[in-house]
Amino acid sequence: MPTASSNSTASTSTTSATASTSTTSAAAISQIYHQPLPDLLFEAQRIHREHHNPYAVQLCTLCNIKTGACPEDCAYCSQSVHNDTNLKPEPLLDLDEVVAQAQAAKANGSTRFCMGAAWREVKDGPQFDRVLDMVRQVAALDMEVCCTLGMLNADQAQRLKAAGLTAYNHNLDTSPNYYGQIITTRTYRDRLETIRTVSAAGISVCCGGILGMGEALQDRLDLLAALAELDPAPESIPINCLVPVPGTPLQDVPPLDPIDLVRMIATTRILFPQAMVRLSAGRLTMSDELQALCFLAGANSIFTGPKLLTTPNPDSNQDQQLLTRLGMVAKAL
Ligand code: SAM
Ligand code: DTB
Ligand code: SF4
Repeated sequence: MPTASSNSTASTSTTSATASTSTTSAAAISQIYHQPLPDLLFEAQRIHREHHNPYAVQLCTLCNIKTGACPEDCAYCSQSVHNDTNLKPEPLLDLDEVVAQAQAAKANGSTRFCMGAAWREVKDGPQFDRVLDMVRQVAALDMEVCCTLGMLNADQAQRLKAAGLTAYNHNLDTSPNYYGQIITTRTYRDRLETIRTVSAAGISVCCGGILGMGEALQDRLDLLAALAELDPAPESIPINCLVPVPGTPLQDVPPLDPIDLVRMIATTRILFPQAMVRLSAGRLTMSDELQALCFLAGANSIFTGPKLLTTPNPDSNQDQQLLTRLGMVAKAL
């Protein structure tokens, strides 16, 4: 049962524990997360309104520019060669196809276009040159451009920056402790190194994780602590709920408690007041009410369009109807 004293302790801790202070202890994060939901949501809303328009949700569109046959063994992923998922691999898309998809996304209200490739790492050569052309042409449409291409080196990051890349998505995915249960082909340290390389090139970092992979609550809080240790703090934080893909080792993991999702979003908002908090994978199985609660908790972006990278997603009409019902709008650039 919440008590008056646990209430006040919780709300005092929140104001001193934002990522910008670099002293965000695991205990402070846990205290934020565990306060009574009314206090947690109130604090998250207060911070959200201080830094963002509470009615606006940024619409982003994903494009899988290279599908499947990925050598990494991420246990959640439909695109890994280690998982028997019946996904048909596709080579890198043509430039024109990608630009056409970006134009369509813009016409549908998206202001950010995110291109994903099922690569372990970026390799120099004609394929990377084509990705650079994609970045240049999407940037020329006056959209934010994001890429997620796996690991990359400093020179590649600089070339992406010069081509006009806004942000690079590279997730920590889970806690340092649980990470080894999910991926064995690259380390947490590799991930942190890629993120440092991206920041050093002056590219904005998009970094978050996945909930509902069988991890403990402590792992989720440790993920937030690891994100809070990034310097600079990520400007964009995707919170994905596992989409269980048949044929992956995580296909039968029980779904996340929706209230846990709301708590995680609110805690993320409090810890990262300036960041875009993106309610990413998993919306297809969320009710409108749950998504509304996530927006109240501080989520201010969604991926829209009928497909994420390989799995289905609510289509844009449905999303538009939901925003209208909530008196909310798609965010302009
Ligand atoms: N290959 C690149 C990489 O892993 O860095 C980029 C593409 S990868 C698919 C981008 C992110 O999508 C992953 O880091 C993971 O967080 C998320 N993701 C992939 N499959 C997912 C699933 N089934 N459910 C939820 N999130 C998923
Ligand atoms: C992120 O964190 N979520 C997006 C984006 N970054 C690239 C991808 C979600 C993928 C969901 C599973 C799929 O469609 O394959
Ligand atoms: Fe490959 Fe990325 Fe999927 Fe991992 S998440 S298997 S790196 S495409």
